[in-house]
Parts: sequence; C-alpha cells; structure tokens
Amino acid sequence: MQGSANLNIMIKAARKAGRSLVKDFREVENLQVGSKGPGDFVSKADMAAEEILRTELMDARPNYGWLGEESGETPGTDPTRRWIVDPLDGTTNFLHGLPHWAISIGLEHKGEIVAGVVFDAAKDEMFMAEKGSGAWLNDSQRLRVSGRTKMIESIFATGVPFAGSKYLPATLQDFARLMPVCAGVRRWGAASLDLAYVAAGRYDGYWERGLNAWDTAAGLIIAKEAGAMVEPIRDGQNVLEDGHVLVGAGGVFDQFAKIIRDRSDK
Ligand code: LIP
Repeated sequence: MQGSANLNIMIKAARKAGRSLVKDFREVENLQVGSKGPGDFVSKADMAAEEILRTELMDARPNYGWLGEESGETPGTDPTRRWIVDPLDGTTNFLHGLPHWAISIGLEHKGEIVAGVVFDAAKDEMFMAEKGSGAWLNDSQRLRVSGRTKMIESIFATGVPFAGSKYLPATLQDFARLMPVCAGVRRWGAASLDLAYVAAGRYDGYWERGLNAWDTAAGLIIAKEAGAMVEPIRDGQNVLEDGHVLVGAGGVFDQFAKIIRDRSDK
C-alpha cells in the first residue's frame, strides 16, 4: 500500500511508541509478583507512549488538534483536523502481562475519520486504512471482512462491562440471545484490535457500548475500508461520539444487528 504523507507519519509514530511499550511490557511480566504490582509502572508506560506519539504527530503537523486518552483535548489552529489517539488500548491486558494490546491513531477531518492505524506491537501487526484506499495489514496484505452468511458458523467479539459499569445488564441480555445461535463470542479486551479483526475476517462481527473515541477512531475506518457494516446500536446515536458500536461482515450483519437491537431497553 502506498500511503499518504499523513499515514506514513502515523505509522512511524506508532512504531516508535511500540518500541517503548514492548520494552516496558517485558518489565511488567517481572512486576506481576511484586506486592506493589505493576499499576503505577503501567500508568507511566501509558503516559510515556502518549508523549512519544504526541511529539511525533504534533511536530509533523503542529496545527492539528489533539485528543489523547491520557492528555485530553487540545484544539489546533486548523479547526478541521484532529489526531485521536489511544497510546495503549488494552491497558488491563498489558497490566496483567497478556500480549493483546495496541496503539491506536485516528486522523479526523471535518468530523470524519479519514485515516487510521492500529499497531499490535507485541505481535508486530500494523493494521491501517485511509478513506477510499482500502484496509491493509503490514503494508502488503489487503484486508476484507469474512464471507460467512450463517450465524451458527460465525464468531463475534465484545467488551463485557466490569467493576459496576451500567451496561452490564444489557450486555448479559445480548449474550443470552446471541450465544445459542452463533459459533462463539470472544472478549479479548482491546476495542481497536476487535475492530481490526473484523476487518481481517477473523471475527464476523463486534459490538460494545460506552467506548471512547480514542478506542474506536482508527479501528472504525479500518473496518469500513475492509467492507464492514458500521452502525450505532440505536438509531440517532453517533458511533464515534456516543461509543455504542455495531460492526460486522455483510453476510451476517442484519441477523447480528437484529439480535443486539431486539431489546426493550436502550
Ligand atoms: C478497553 C477497550 C475494551 C473495553 C475495555 C477497555 P482501555 O480500553 O479497548 O474494548 O472492553 O473495558 O475500555 O481502557 O484498555 O484503553
């Protein structure tokens, strides 16, 4: 894939932050047994990665706006463009030494995500997409959603709310309706990679409520450019801003969406 200058800036920044996180990830495995645990160390790793990304991206495009999970929102002198960044999506996985986390960088232009990079540094998989140019893995592999048409042969991913989240009842109801008619559900703890895996045909669909823009900005365009259907869970919601996402391959999307939407509450 011959990407634009902006995409190449995003890839370079993701790789630089990835080198830092891979080094820290090796240390986390040693910290699991300590009484203090790795919590503070991971917070520092997360913030260090965001600092690397912010420096790389803002040095290259100083007039763009910024929205980062750790540093919040900074408007740019160019009001139409904004970086939307999660330096470590799958933080809990990282904290527990689970090698399933990613750097997520989205580029927004006039309210629309036009480019995205999701970098799984632990597995060296760089998912990327630009509007109208398709979705790719590691520059050379074109991504397309799965061709499955039977729910009973399809697997789905989600994020199950924890620690008192208000969306747990709704999600448990989803499981009660979906599990009997599909081949299984995965909860791997990183929304950006869940979206990238739909794009890669590894999952046939993904849904989750209450996500942040930095979790999904990059993954949404990668999924769209790979041919996925991308909709809010409820009509009238904004997928990026409201964070209730429903994504899937066309062959099963309507059946999948009906199951998730077919509920009395919202
Ligand atoms: C995570 C998301 C995941 C969700 C987790 C968490 P974080 O983001 O990627 O999909 O289920 O609850 O929000 O917090 O690891 O960056």
